[in-house]
Amino acid sequence: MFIVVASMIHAANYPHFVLAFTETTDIESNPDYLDLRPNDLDRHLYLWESTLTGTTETDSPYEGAYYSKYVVNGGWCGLGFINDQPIDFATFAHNNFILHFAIKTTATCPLFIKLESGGYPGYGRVNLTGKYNVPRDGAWHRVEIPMSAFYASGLRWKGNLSGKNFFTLISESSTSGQVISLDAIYFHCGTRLDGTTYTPDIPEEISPSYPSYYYVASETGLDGNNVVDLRPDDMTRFLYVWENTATAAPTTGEAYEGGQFSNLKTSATMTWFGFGVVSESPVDFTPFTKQKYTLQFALKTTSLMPLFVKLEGLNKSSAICYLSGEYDFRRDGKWHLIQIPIDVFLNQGLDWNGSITKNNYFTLISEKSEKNAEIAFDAIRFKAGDPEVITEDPLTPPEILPEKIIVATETTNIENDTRFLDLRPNDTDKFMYVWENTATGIAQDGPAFEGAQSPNLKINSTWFGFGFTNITPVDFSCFAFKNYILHFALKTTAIMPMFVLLEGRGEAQVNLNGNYALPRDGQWHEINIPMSEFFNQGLVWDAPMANKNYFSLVSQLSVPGTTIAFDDIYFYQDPNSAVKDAVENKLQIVQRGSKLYIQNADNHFINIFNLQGINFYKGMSGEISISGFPAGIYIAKVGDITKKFILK
Ligand SMILES: [Ca+2]
Ligand SMILES: [Ca+2]
Ligand SMILES: [Ca+2]
Repeated sequence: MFIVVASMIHAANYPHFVLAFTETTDIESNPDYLDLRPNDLDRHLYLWESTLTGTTETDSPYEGAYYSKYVVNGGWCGLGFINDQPIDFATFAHNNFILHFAIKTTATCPLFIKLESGGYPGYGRVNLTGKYNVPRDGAWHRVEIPMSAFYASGLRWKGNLSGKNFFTLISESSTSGQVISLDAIYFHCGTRLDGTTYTPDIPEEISPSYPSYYYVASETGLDGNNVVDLRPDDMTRFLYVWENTATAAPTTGEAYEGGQFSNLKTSATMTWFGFGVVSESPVDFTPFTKQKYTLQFALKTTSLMPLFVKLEGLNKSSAICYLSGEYDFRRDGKWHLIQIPIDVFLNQGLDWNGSITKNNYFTLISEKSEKNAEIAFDAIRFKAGDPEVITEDPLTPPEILPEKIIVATETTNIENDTRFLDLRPNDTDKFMYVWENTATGIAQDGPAFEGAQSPNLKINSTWFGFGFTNITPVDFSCFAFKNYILHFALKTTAIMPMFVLLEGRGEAQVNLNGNYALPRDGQWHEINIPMSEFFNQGLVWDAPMANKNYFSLVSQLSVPGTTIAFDDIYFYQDPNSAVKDAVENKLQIVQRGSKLYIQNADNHFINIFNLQGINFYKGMSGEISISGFPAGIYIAKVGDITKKFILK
C-alpha cells in the first residue's frame, strides 16, 4: 500500500500558488506562481453593476500592508476577478488546490463563492455555511475550501480559461451599508504563502459505534448490525417527484440490487426534472461528520441530460454533485454504480452536524432535462468508508475509426470509404441551422476557402449562433479512442467575441482568442483546436448521440449588419498522436496476487486500458482488483501520466 499525504506531494513544473489578491513580491518569472492579480490591462476586479463600493484600507490588514473594504448597496451584490486573455489552468488538473481568503465582516447576509468555467453548468459554487460559517464578528477569519468542492458542484478547470471569473464573492440578500472586507485571496496546494501548512479534516477511523449503512432505496442489508432505514415508508419518510416533472414508468430488465428498482419517465413538456427523499421526523446525521461515508446509488438511462445530486442540511445549507467529470457515468442503458464521498458535499458547506428533519437527504435533478426520457434508479445508500473498487465493462471501440469526420466540406467519392465519417447536412437527418433568425444566409462573397462554395451569413442581432446537429443517432465513440483536432476556416471583419460550442454528454466551449484568435481582416483564416480542449471541460463523446450540436459557433456580443463566412469544418486525426501516447515514467505500479496497487498521490482519476484502447478500470482508488483482466500489456493513465505494464 502507498501511504502519502496528498498535500505534501506536488506535480513538478506547474505553479503551486495562484494569486488573485495578495501583496506577494519578487515572483516575476518564478514558475511556482501563477499571477492573476488585477493589472488594469487584461485582468480586472469588477464590482458588479455598482452593487458595492470598494476602498483600500491600511488599518490592521490580514496580510501585508492593505486590504479591500466593500460597502454594499443592499440586495444582490457581488464582486469578481476576471481574465480577458486565455490563461493555462492546467496546474489545477495536476495539483490539489485549496482556495484561501480572509474575510472580516459584521454583515449577517448569506454569502457564497462562485468560480466560473466554460461548458455546463459553467461554474462551481460553495456557500459560506456549515464548516465555512464565518463568524460575523468584525474580526479577520481565514476560509480555506478544497477545489474538489467546486469541481463537484460543476466547475471544470483544466485547460485554457478566459473571460471567466476565477474568484467571486456574492450575496443575494445583503442589507444596505453593511461592510465586507477581503484580503489574501489565492490558491495553494497545502503550504500557504506564509509558509504554514493547511491541515485537511481527517475523519476518524470507521467505528462500529456509527451506522455502517443508511439505506434510502434497498431490499437487502436492512438486517445488518447498526444500519439505519431511511427508505420511504409513506408514513414519516417520503419520495417526492417534484411538480409532476416525471411519472412512474414500467420497469423492464434486471434490478441492480434485489428484485426491484424504480423507473421514472420525464415529463413530455417540462425542461427540468427532480425527485427527493425526505423525513418528517428527525434523523441524527452527526455520524456523517465523524467518520467517512460514501453515497452510492445505481442509475440506468440512455438520456444524455445533465444530472446532479443535491443534499440538503441544517441552516438552509445544501450541496450538489454533478454526475459529470469524476462522477460521469455511461448512458448506455445499463446499470452503473455512482459513488460520491460525503466529503464532497460537506466540503461545500453542507451542514449535517445534527438532526435532519424535512431536508432532502437525497435528490436527483436535471435543470436541462430531456422530454420523455427514462431514468431508473436502485440501491441508494450511504456506506461507511471509502468508495468500493468497481470494474466497469470495457467501452467497446467502434469497428471503424475514421481518419476524418467531415461537417462542412465538399469532399466527394467517400461513400463506403471507412476513412471518413460523413456528418454533413443532408436535409434528412443532419442539419445546419441558424439560431432564432440571428443571422441570414447571403450570397457568397469571393472565393471559397475549400472547393467552390462557402456559406456566408449576415448577422441580424446582438448575439448569433449557428450549429450542426443530427436527429438519427451517430456513434461518436471514435473520439474516445483517437485524438482528433477540430479544423475550420472563418472569414469576417466583425470585431466580436466568438466561441465554439460542442455538445454531447456535457458540453464545452472554446473561445476564439489566444491561440485560437483570428484576424478580422476579411480574409480566410484556419483554426485548429485539439479536442482535448473540449474534453478537459467535461464534454464526453463516447457513445451514439442525437440532437446535440457537434459543431456550433456563437457570439454573445455580435454586430448586426456584419458578415461571417465559414468553410471546411472537419475533425482530423492528430498526426502527432495517432495512438494515444504511452510515456514511461516513474509511476509506481505493484501487483500483489489479484490486486494491483497504483500510486495516486494527487488523487487523480485512474484509467487502465489495453493496447486496443479498451478501458478496464476507471476510478480514484489505487487498489484495483485485476481478477477479471486477461493476461497482456496494459496502459495505466493517472491524470496525465501514463505507464505500460504487463500482466502474466
Ligand atoms: Ca493584503
Ligand atoms: Ca432494488
Ligand atoms: Ca467549401
